Amino acid sequence: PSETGRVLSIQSHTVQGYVGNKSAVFPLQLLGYDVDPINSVQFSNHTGYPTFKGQVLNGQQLWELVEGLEANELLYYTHLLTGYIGSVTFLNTVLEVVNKLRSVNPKLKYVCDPVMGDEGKLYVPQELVAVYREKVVPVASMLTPNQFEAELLTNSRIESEKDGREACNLLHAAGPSMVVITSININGNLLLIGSHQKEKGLPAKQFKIVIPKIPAYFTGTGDLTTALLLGWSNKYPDKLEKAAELAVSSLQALLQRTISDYKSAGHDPKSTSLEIRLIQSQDEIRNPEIKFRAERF
Ligand code: ATP
Ligand code: PLP
Ligand code: PXL
Repeated sequence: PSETGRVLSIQSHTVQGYVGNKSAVFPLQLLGYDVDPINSVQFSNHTGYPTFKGQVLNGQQLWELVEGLEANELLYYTHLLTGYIGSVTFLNTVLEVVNKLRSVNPKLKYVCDPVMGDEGKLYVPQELVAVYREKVVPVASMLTPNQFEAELLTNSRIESEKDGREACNLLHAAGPSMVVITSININGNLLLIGSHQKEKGLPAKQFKIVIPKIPAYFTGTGDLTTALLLGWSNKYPDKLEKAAELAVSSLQALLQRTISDYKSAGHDPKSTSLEIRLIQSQDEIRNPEIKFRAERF
């Protein structure tokens, strides 16, 4: 095993543009990780464009790939990372993968972005919600829901910092020792809330990072956020707030570059969903200047 880690990343692949594995693999590699991507779908482009074409991997095909790795004793991973998953059968197979990987490495960390929707809208089948809540959350090590996903998983409304902190506590009680709610919309700002419960029964250390909302819509930022949180939290295992400061600072530098590139090309950044400038931002990913600070509660 390498010093930093070996990550199995089960996410979407898009030919063009940066979502899913396309936005997670490169940054993790830049941070020194060996990353083995399994592409849960291969689409021409992300689904926010007027049309897309491509193929979807099913649960059985996912399992075949895992069997191939197992047959060659290639199943040692330090981390499993998952993002958008489109069906119950695929999610159930992911749960079998978690068990299998933990039978090889009992210390495997499962970093799960429970992608279900945003701003009150589900973009996965309704049946996935119960599977995430009942089966996935209990086995996750780190969970990175957005506001809507945290609400779905805890059956609660999140309208304040306090609600966000309570949702984190409910999620800790259900499983993961690290929870990061990646964005809560509170009066024009985005709030990230992080929570680390080092031992069951102990109070969690909680913090927030206030992020001014940029008037534009980006795709792939959630996937990048979770990848960066995995990458940095593993380097600073007892300092989730530092990991989050680094992740947010990288991401915001990348978003500023994205906006200014679109503007200098003569486009209005408010008119379409923007493709992030991932490759151009490699220095800010490898070596972010911390400009966003965590505040302890
Ligand atoms: P997921 O659905 O993957 O769980 P998410 O919905 O929270 O996550 P995003 O809304 O893309 O994902 O936000 C992730 C991060 O991206 C935020 O924490 C924030 O740092 C950054 N971000 C996204 N959009 C903006 C924006 N308009 N202005 C400023 N920051 C943004
Ligand atoms: N919209 C659709 C249709 C999706 O499938 C996804 C998948 O994750 C998203 C939006 C979310 O993007 P993000 O992870 O940047 O929030
Ligand atoms: O960023 C999430 C995501 C993942 N996978 C596919 C997508 C999107 C967002 O649009 O289209 C295929």
